[in-house]
Parts: sequence; structure tokens; C-alpha cells
Amino acid sequence: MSGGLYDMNVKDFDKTLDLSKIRCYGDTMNDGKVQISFTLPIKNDDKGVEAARQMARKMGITEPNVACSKTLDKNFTFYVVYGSCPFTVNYEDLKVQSVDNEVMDMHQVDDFIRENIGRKVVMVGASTGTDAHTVGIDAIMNRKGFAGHYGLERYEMVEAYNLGAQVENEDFVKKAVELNADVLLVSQTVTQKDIHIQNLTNLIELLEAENLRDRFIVICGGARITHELAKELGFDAGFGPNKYAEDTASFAVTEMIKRGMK
Ligand code: B12
Repeated sequence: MSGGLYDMNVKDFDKTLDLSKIRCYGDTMNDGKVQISFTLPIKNDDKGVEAARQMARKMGITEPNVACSKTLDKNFTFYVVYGSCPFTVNYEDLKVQSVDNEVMDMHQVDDFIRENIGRKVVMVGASTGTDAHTVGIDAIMNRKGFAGHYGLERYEMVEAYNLGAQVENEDFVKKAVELNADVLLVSQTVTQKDIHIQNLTNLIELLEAENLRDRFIVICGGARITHELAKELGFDAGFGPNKYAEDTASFAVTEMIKRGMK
């Protein structure tokens, strides 16, 4: 692999790295190599491959190479294209909003609750509105957890209630009050026509109208949820892919202490 990262020692690597102009990396620094995939509504033949190549060029990809074309249907083909992306990103100037507390593991969260709150923390979760997807909220709450991360039901100092999917906001709030919840966990997977924005906004409005907003730590999550979006919509935090029960619980209990909730 001549010219690749393998040829450099760490010091040389640092010298070549201009963080104000980072490019995608494939084999050689700054080669811009990317792999993209998409589907076109055409049949799988040579003309289709050329259409995929042109589509990639129009996306700014240089030297596109159609590595895979797979028939999905008579009139639909899936393509994988390799090529170089000429664009750069100024990494130095980027500003992101992210959850800034330290992430504790399950035992540390339990110890934190014992020491600082002195009682079990009640967390109520659901996939709300018309959303039927449960795997996301289950990943956070189910005892067995997800991808090697135990869920909240396993935490000794958390009383976790998973209400399932398609729970109306009104019913969710009612149940949260009934269970004397500290933390509300909302999962949203479907984002078509911004349905998640409407539904999440509706929940916050409902809590505000009933003077309940400050009573709970309100957290949302889902494949297309970011912390920034969650804050914009009036939530305390938002968690997307690769976030688990310990991220959620660490934020929730730290925030409870910040707010003086005991
Ligand atoms: C499984 C699945 C289904 C199953 C759901 C079964 C079930 N019990 O959940 C079934 C077949 C029922 C289904 C139905 C539908 N689905 Co579906 N489904 C999927 C699929 C394949 C996987 C989703 C999943 O389980 N991911 C795994 C979990 C673990 O990931 P996650 O949700 O992102 O969760 C993680 C984080 O986001 C975060 N998180 C999630 N929630 C929360 C909550 C909190 C509080 C926190 C802190 C964190 C958190 O933590 C998790 C772990 O890291 C996706 C495609 C895909 N590959 O992603 C489509 C997908 C989500 N479905 C889709 C659609 C459109 C539908 C339907 C509307 C289809 C239809 N027309 O009928 C219906 C839903 C109808 C409805 N009323 O909701 C679209 C959504 C498009 C969009 N963006 O709006 C997708 C993306 C498929 C696609 N490419 O079109 N679906």
C-alpha cells in the first residue's frame, strides 16, 4: 500500500493533516475516495450503468466506477458506485450541540442514583403517535438491551415502564403522571412528511398546557433524531443511532441533580 497511511508513522501523519480542509479517505491521504449507493427506476443493463455513472458525476463524484448493479425489479436497479469526492470540510470551524455530561456504565448510574437521589428513578417510555416501531425504545428499555448494552429495566435503581408503540401523547402524559415519572422517553422512527416533528412538538405543547413541562426530564430518540433537533423542539436531550441506555440514563440522572429534582 504505497503512499497510504501504513507507510507513515504517527508524527508524519499529524503533519499531513490539515483539519481546516479534510477530505474523504480511501487508500491515500486526501484521495477523496467514497462509496455511494442508490436506486434508479430503470432496468439493469449497460444503459443503466451509464445512467448511474452520470448520476454520480452530477453529485460531484469524479472518475465514477459502477462496482455493483443489482436488479431489484423489472424496472428498478440498485447501484454501488466508487469514485472521488473533491469537496472538503473545515473541521476546525465546526460547532455541534451535543450532550456534555460524562457517560457512566450501568453500575455507575445505579451508584450515582443511590448516592445523589436516594430512591429509584421512574422512567416511562413509548413510541408515540402513529409510530408502530418498537425496536428503538426496546433497545433502550428492555432488560436484555441492545448490541451488548443492557436496557434500563436491568438497572437496579431505575423503575422502567415501557408502554410500547402507537401511544397517543395524551395517554402517555396521563400514564407518566399516574406513575409519578421523573423521566419521559419518546421514540420516533417514522419521519415521512415530518410527522415526528409534529408529534414531538405536540407532546411538548401538551406538557406546557398542563403545566407539567418542568416536572419531567423529557428525552427523545430515533434514527433521525439529533440532540440539536431535540433542543430546538423543547426537549432536554435527543439521542440517535449508536446511543444506548447508559447514554440516556447518565444524562437523565445528571440533569435531575442539576435541576434539583430529588
Ligand atoms: C423493523 C422495521 C419495521 C417493523 C417494525 C417492527 C417493530 N416492532 O418495531 C415493521 C415491519 C412493523 C415496520 C413498519 C413500518 N415501517 Co419500518 N422499518 C423497520 C426497519 C427495517 C428497522 C428499524 C429498526 O428496528 N431499527 C433498529 C433500532 C434499534 O434502531 P433505532 O430505532 O434507530 O434505535 C436506536 C437509536 O435511534 C436510539 N433510539 C431510538 N428510539 C429512542 C428513544 C429514546 C428515548 C432514546 C434515548 C434513544 C432512542 O437508540 C437505538 C439504539 O441505538 C427500518 C429500516 C432500517 N433498516 O432502519 C424501517 C423503516 C424505519 N420503516 C419505515 C416505514 C416507512 C415503515 C412503515 C410506515 C411502512 C408502511 N408504509 O407501512 C411502517 C410503519 C407504520 C407505522 N404506523 O408506524 C421507514 C421509515 C422512513 C422514514 N424515515 O420515515 C424505514 C426507514 C424503511 C425505509 N427505508 O423506508 N418497520
